[in-house]
Amino acid sequence: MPAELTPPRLTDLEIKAPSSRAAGLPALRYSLKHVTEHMHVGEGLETLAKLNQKGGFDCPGCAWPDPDGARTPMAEYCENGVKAIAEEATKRRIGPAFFAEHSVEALGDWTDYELGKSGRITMPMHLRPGAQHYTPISWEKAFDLMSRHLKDMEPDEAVFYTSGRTSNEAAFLYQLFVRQYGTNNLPDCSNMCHESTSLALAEVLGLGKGSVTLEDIHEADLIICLGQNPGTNHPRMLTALEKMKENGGHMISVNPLPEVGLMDFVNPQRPLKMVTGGTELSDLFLQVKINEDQSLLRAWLKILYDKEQQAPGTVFDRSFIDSYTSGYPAMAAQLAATDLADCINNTGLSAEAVYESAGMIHGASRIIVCYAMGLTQHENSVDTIKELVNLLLVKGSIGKPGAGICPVRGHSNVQGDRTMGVWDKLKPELADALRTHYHFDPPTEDGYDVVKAIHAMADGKVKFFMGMGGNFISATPDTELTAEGLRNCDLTVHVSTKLNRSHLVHGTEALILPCFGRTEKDLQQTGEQFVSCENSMGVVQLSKGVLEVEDMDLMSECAIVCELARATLPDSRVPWQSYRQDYDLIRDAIAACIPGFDDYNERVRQPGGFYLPNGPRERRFDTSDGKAQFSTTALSPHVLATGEFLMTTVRSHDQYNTTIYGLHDRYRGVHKERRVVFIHPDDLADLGAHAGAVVDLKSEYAGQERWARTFQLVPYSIPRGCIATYFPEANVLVPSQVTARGSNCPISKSVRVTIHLSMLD
Ligand SMILES: Nc1nc2c(c(=O)[nH]1)N[C@H]1C(S)=C(S)[C@@H](COP(=O)(O)OP(=O)(O)OC[C@H]3O[C@@H](n4cnc5c(=O)[nH]c(N)nc54)[C@H](O)[C@@H]3O)O[C@H]1N2
Ligand SMILES: Nc1nc2c(c(=O)[nH]1)N[C@H]1C(S)=C(S)[C@@H](COP(=O)(O)OP(=O)(O)OC[C@H]3O[C@@H](n4cnc5c(=O)[nH]c(N)nc54)[C@H](O)[C@@H]3O)O[C@H]1N2
Ligand SMILES: [Mo]
Repeated sequence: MPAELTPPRLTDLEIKAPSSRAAGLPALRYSLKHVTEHMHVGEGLETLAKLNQKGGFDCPGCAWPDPDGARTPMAEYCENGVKAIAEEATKRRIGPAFFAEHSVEALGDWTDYELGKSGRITMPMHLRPGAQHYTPISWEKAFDLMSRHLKDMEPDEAVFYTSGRTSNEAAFLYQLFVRQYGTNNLPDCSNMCHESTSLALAEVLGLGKGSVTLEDIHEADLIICLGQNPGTNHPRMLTALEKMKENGGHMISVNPLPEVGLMDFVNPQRPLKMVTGGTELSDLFLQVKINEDQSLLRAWLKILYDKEQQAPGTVFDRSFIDSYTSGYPAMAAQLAATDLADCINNTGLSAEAVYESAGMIHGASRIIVCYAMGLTQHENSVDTIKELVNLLLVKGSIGKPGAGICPVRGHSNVQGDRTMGVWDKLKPELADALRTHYHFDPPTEDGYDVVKAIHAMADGKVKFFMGMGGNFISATPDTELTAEGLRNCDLTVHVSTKLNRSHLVHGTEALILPCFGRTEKDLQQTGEQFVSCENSMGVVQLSKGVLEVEDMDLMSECAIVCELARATLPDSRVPWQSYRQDYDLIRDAIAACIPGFDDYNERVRQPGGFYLPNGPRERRFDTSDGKAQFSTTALSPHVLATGEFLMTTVRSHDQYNTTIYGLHDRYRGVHKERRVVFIHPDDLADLGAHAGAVVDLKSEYAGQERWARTFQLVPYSIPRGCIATYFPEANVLVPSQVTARGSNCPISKSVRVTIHLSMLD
């Protein structure tokens, strides 16, 4: 296996001007291209028509909600949702012949793009100890192998990872199995994603989720969008923002990069708009320095506070503050002592821009803050999110129409998986419910989250690793250390749809268990089944696949968990077999164990599904004192040594996390190459380098050097001292010893690095 886990190979980088507009006709053209490349056209279009339709399947792309009850003539889709479907529903197959031809070592030289494009895995595959090739194995033997390993170790020596596509039903069964087996080692992709949100919001608002609905977005006076690239990662959000604009709302976007989707949008589902032009989304773009959002928020609060002092009651919502919050005096004292110039200076923005945006916030009464990874993956992320809440609280902008907090989730069911109890911590209420309902004592000690799992594996404390979806080696920080950890395991198992690098960086023995995707029909003994998912706004909806799969020997994720549990826990009193045959029974169990799911089976069948209870939406704050809590946090501006840059890692327009759809980042004008560094033109000049120059990147944390080699420089609009690279190519540079305080989220959005001109240049 090569030392570099993503092989550094340069292609013909083309740098073009970034697009001036998101979506529109090119988006339509690109989506159709992906469908025709992977699927038969007729079937492709029919599949799309069922996407995000009531009674159809939930898009395996992002977690943005669908319009309530609306049945659009064409399904609510977007270019990247279409790519996600085409990628999953591809007609390409890899079976025994493929694995006989390509050894694991040879596949290690393929790029992520090449691996993903190879096709769907058709049957369970086994890598025997010392073998070079995966060979077929029956499902029965695979479960037998896993159960033999699991029975032969302490439960805490096993780790069970979950990615965020797993349905509520499969997630509930999975955590039930893992806890009955005896561990809370349930790391999930959330640990690398919105963990900072879950922690901060639970603490200060009493619920670790957002408070707004889709209608709230439409009705907002002002949307502040920080650290999010909706044009690429949540394209259907642009339609909601367009509505907000048409209703007279405004938007401020805060981002080190001028993302196309934040600026201008042409709705591909409104043919007239495609001809007449688009909607300008951002009224103000603030090109903040990486991870200086907290300073910007503090500056806004300080400006508003000073105004409020001059004319009490004219800026802050005093009655909201008095009735619903605690901690205001301490926060006000902190603001009184705040040095505004320092805060503004940290952000890298002009004072005019900061004052202008503060003025917009002052003038608005219904404010929504939307944010994603640009805020959650830093050392101080929990503090930054609490600062966001401070801003909403002083304006009374929570728990009323058109206002609130909107963490935009990633994977389509990442929020649901957590609601189902997939977490390295077991809530006492769920422990009680499991005890009452299933008559066993679940483990109470916290398990490993992602970063703790990496360290435990590297320390040789883990013998078994299972991934329910996802691509652990590529998604995690500290790639080399994670690889060491996976290789330390006796058995690594992946429930997957497509080949990925985690199948190639394996334990002594390895299994790939291929499963159905969202788009596919799931037939069990009692007939066709459906599953359900929770979107970013707490709506639970059913998802039913439409494509027949006849040429592959797949199992559903639910069935896999049931069979694994039956093999591993022969004395279990959980009706695993009945659960496998009839998912209604799983939903009845969920209704009995998880709050908010009463009459689950009935309500999930209603068009549009149902909303889960949401305290903050109704100004009920389930915190330690029953109030929404103001916070006082310390600013932590980055001080870089000479020659150091702060690097953020982002997604291109042509990928889904570690699945690479293509090599073009159309909106940013970068084509045919992903190993690039976006850098300010003056920084490029200071390095004595030219556009396209080949460089190596180095980070140093915990006394360890990490190198990412062979990247090309792309001059771009980004603040000085800041650079951006793509995830997952730059993950080797992200440390696992320094993480977000409290949430332990990797700091993928602020890694200190130095740039070294390569010998190759
Ligand atoms: N097509 C597609 N859709 C996806 C995904 C995908 O890979 N492809 N991934 C899914 C998942 S799991 C997730 S979590 C979401 C991710 O959705 P996003 O969070 O939008 O994804 P990222 O590309 O990580 O980028 C975040 C944005 O934050 C900005 N940013 C970086 N650092 C900072 C900072 O310090 N401050 C501020 N204010 N901004 C910053 C970046 O320039 C970028 O615009 O999307 C989901 N949807
Ligand atoms: N540097 C850096 N690192 C990051 C991030 C970042 O912004 N920067 N973002 C982080 C974030 S937000 C996230 S969420 C994680 C993502 O981490 P993961 O969720 O682990 O990664 P994915 O790339 O989404 O997983 C893709 C794999 O899932 C499998 N798969 C696809 N569909 C299905 C399905 O329906 N069922 C099953 N069982 N398997 C399926 C396929 O085999 C595919 O190869 O990465 C994190 N890592
Ligand atoms: Mo995510």
